[in-house]
Amino acid sequence: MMEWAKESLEKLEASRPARLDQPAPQPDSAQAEALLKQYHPDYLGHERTVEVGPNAGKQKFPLELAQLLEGDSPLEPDYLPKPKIETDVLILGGGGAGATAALTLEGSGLSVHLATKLRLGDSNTVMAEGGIQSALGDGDSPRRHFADALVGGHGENDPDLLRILCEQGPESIRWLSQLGCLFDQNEDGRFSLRGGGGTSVPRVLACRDYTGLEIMRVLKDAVRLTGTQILEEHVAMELVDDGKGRVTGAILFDRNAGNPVCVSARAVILATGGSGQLRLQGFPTSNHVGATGDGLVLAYRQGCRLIHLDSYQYHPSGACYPEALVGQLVTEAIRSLGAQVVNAEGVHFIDEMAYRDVLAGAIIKETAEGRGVKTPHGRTGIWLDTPMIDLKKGAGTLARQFPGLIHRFARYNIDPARKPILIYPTLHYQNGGIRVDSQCRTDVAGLWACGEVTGGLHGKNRLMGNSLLDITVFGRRSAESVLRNIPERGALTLTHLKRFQVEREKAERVKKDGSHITVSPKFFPDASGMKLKPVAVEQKQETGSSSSNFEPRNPFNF
Ligand code: MEZ
Repeated sequence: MMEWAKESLEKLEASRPARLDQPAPQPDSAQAEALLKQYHPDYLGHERTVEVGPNAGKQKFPLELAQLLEGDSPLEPDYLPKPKIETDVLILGGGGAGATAALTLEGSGLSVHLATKLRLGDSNTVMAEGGIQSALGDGDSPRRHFADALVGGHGENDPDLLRILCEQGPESIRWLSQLGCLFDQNEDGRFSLRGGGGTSVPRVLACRDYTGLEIMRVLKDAVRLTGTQILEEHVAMELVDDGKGRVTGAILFDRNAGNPVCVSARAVILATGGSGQLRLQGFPTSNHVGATGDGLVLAYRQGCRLIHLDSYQYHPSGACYPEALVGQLVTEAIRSLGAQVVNAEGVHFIDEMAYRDVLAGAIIKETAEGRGVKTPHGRTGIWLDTPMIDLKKGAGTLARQFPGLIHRFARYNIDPARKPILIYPTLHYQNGGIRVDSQCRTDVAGLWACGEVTGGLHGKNRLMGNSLLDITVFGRRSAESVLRNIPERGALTLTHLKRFQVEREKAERVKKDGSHITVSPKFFPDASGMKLKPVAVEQKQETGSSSSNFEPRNPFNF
């Protein structure tokens, strides 16, 4: 197996005994700064300002996102919305934040609809592996959690949001546990806590390496038992407003029926998640297929300011081989337990628990300077020395603590307990998003937002485990704020589209070159082949299974 990397594997194995007890090489602050500026994708100039909307001429956005923000709605501005559904609260997004908001609204007497373009639970929440942070350990406190996250976020976190996140951590874990989440425990019955990059004490609770999946399992089951009406395969195409600047509902597209559905709502909570599937600069992603930044575009057209969207998180350990797993997350928890990052020459070149952005920069540098390992598919990665975990912690530890990893690689005849795996940074998280206040209110009345679609909380670099806490704390908080402030029902118009169009007609560059105008949101990644309109399922004849040990056998081909 991995014959093509034999020479480098031999170097890695030869250097392992010496590396076992050597301290990890730490970058000093000047080296860290240089790694970021020269190699991290956020710093390479693939960004521009936009000419339309509330951020026009100010902050920069990645090129792919800027194009969508200036884009055209799939709806004509003179489209006349007629309500098919009337509800009190419309939640857009069926991941952890949306489900948490729905659960919090249960019993309030308000009617609630939750729309998701895929199925309930299909979201980045289920992709989160390594854990959720909460200050529960000995010597820990919300204050310490706050300090760690602020340093990690380059000091740019919104202090109010961050304080709320950290203070609400322990109570959120209690809430999730009472719902039925089975966090790992020590033999003494206390929660088992792991360290993460940038945590000064162990603070990450986990369910092995499927923490997000476990949390979503519980949330999903709980929501299905509430009075929430769940609209699956309903894509949010546009937010509607009363013509005076207040959001009053949304126009969805029912993918099965193939027609638009207008929803009149007194309050809308946006919980549409991230945008890794925009695959900035061609990066692979660890994100769910639905993560195309739809909520950013819809909120922006309504006049919501966006913050910190020049900052994305490239998770240092995305799988780089085999090709079918490229971009998938290899949890940071593996590094926190002792798997080292090693280059093609067998050199442990940086502390694997450096901040994610610095480590991603360091890995990109190694490969750019020729010290990476080339795969047969033309990619270059560096080694994550996974067998070290069993050497350091005892045989069987890797398989026990990371069953998801073992299972995924076993399909390709790779056993990470015996052989290292190749990694390369993967587009993982949208650090910025819609600006919200401490009550999850956006700049526009009637519209709340929570979870990955929002910005400010994590500053410019989120620490591991703070996103699962974010969706829990702010999913609940957005619903509580709606309960306190719910407006009356309003008229349904697309006034904002007319305003946006007028603005765009005035924009200099757009006037000169309208060719870049695209229809947005994007809804589905290009590679998925998924479309808004239902497409006839092609009756393709299977053409036999691959005999190579790289592609797994087609399980339907008996
Ligand atoms: O919060 C995350 O991004 C996370 C827990 C990722 C991971 O490495 O497992």
